[in-house]
Amino acid sequence: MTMQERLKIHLGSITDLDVDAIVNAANTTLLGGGGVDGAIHRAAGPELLAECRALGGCQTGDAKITKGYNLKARQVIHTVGPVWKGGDHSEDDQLRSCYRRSFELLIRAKLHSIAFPAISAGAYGYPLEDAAEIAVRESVNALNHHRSIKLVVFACFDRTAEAVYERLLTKHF
Ligand code: AR6
Repeated sequence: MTMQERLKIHLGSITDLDVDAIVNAANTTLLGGGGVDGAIHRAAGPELLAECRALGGCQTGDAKITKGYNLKARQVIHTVGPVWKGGDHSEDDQLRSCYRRSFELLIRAKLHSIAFPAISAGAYGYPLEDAAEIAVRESVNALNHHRSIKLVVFACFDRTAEAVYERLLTKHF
């Protein structure tokens, strides 16, 4: 499979995707919130929150995995992106770590397909273009190193995000 076949863009909600794991842009409590986090908890149902309660939170840049419950996706990887504070507070390292830890958990669970939202690019204020650049770079890197990963989907909630990811993917290939 070529890199182009293994990297896709989806315009719409990440909750609609039939992949092994969708990634949630959560907060350190892992107890839900707004944005994509709220949408994932609503679609998965209350059992997701019950499992999350037992995880004891998650640090910024780290990730934890749960079942997907009522979602089409089999699993949810909850990661906590950095809050944007101007760019000189290691936000880029923390965001890179979110992608790396998510891929680690995917591989450890022997899963093959994953979908990401634009982590930190909503309520947490990370500039979308920079956040998407990190997302694409880390995904290409993971795909290059792990043949077991068959598909990475970038879930874009609106056409603005879709255009940003499309331009980056075109630039990379
Ligand atoms: N599917 C795909 N992408 C979505 C969806 C969806 N259903 N809904 C929103 N987005 P955000 P963050 C996009 O704010 O910046 C929560 O309250 C959205 O347009 O969800 O990491 C958590 O509990 C944006 O591009 O996450 C945390 O407290 C991207 O997803 C905090 O927000 C991320 O926006 C995390 O903030």
